[in-house]
Amino acid sequence: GTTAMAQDLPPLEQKDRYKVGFAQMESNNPWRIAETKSFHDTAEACGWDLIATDAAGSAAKQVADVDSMIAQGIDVLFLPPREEKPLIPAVMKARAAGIPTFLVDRSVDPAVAKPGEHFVAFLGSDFIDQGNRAAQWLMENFEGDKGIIVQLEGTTGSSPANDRKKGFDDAIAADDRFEIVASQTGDFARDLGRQVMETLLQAHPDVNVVYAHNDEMAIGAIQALELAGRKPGEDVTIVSIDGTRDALQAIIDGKMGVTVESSPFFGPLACEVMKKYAAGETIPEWVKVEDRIFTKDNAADHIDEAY
Ligand code: GZL
Repeated sequence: GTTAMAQDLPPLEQKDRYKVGFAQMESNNPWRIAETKSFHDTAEACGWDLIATDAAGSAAKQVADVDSMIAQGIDVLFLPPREEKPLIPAVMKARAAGIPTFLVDRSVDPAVAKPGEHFVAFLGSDFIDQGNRAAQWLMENFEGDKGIIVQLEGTTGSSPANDRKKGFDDAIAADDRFEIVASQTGDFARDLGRQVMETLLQAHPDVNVVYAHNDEMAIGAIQALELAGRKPGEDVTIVSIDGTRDALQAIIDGKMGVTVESSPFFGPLACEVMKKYAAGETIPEWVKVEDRIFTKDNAADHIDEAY
């Protein structure tokens, strides 16, 4: 935003120790656990007295957790908003309390809460681009003449689910070999992804492509397909996003075609951006994380760094 807009943001003085809030949404998958660990691992080196909470999958509890951090007098808030709309009150309350807030990994509805005005910035990946890259890989590597696609969506109302769907659907529409016959949420969870895949497999036995918004659901879908006697990687093409260890192993095993990276390691970036902000630097409204893409050509080279 313009300098004038930046004036709206609460200041952050430079000091040795900061009381930092990290209000995590849940810890139900390797990605979440890796992100939380990344903040804890960064705290000492960055001078953070870290107050970390876990909302166990409830947006309402995540808002309540932020309330309690504000009451405890935090200097800075790092917030991964579980869903775009229900977390708006948390952003507005932190703003009203004069606490600089950085959204990490997910964002809120931009029509209501704006970077450079209600919060400092969004630190995270380009989810539309991730969906687009998943579609591009599929169009370049699918060998059949008809792709019957089932889409497993992430958490309803979350920015990654909204944007990964938009990026993929808009790109795949250009290739008339493909048809999305079903698109349903698996809430980014492995077991629900498996259950939803079982149901969709009944309704669409001719499915030969699965696009999962994250690796946990992709792994669940692979389990469902194998239970039904299908051969993921041979008679079904799996495309996914994140880059977890299990996904890289599935790629090495020939069961998954691609996973577009969505890094969970936000701790160091959060530290760097917070210090720049405290030093009076203007922070871009979107501090974009660049993501790689993992296929059979490079999965084995990266599995040791995976989570
Ligand atoms: C992406 C993050 C998503 C991951 C999922 O930044 O919000 O949430 O892709 C996780 O694995 O559940």
